[in-house]
Amino acid sequence: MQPDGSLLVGGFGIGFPAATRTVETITFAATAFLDVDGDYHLDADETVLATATTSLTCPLRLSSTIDELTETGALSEGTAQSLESKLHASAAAAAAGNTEAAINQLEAFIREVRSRVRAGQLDATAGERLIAEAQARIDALRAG
Ligand SMILES: [Ca+2]
Repeated sequence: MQPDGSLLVGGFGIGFPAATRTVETITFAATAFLDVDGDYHLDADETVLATATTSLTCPLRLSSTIDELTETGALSEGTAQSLESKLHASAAAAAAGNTEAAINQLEAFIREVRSRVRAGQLDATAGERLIAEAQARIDALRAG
């Protein structure tokens, strides 16, 4: 029980093996109920106090695309690291609730992809794919 009378139920996370990192958004659903018989299960005669859902958007698909392009040689290790660092900065900003900063980092990501394509360091098709995925994340962040 917290000083304000709320109850904090400790955090849990979900780990993805690298090969299956394609999930983009995870939705958690929670139900608070009066557990009369103490079995941690909502029974028919028990009262629901509150329900909530929350979604987390993770840059998993983009990271996985970067890994794949690095493995096939379409991206150099250095370029991959530089792009990943922008993704991490974007994810950190999004997690902190700073959507604008998260979007700015993704826009910087897109600018870097474009300039790498122009410089001949990245194949145009791979570049388009990264840009489309980054743009989808920007759209998701804007949609809130
Ligand atoms: Ca129960």
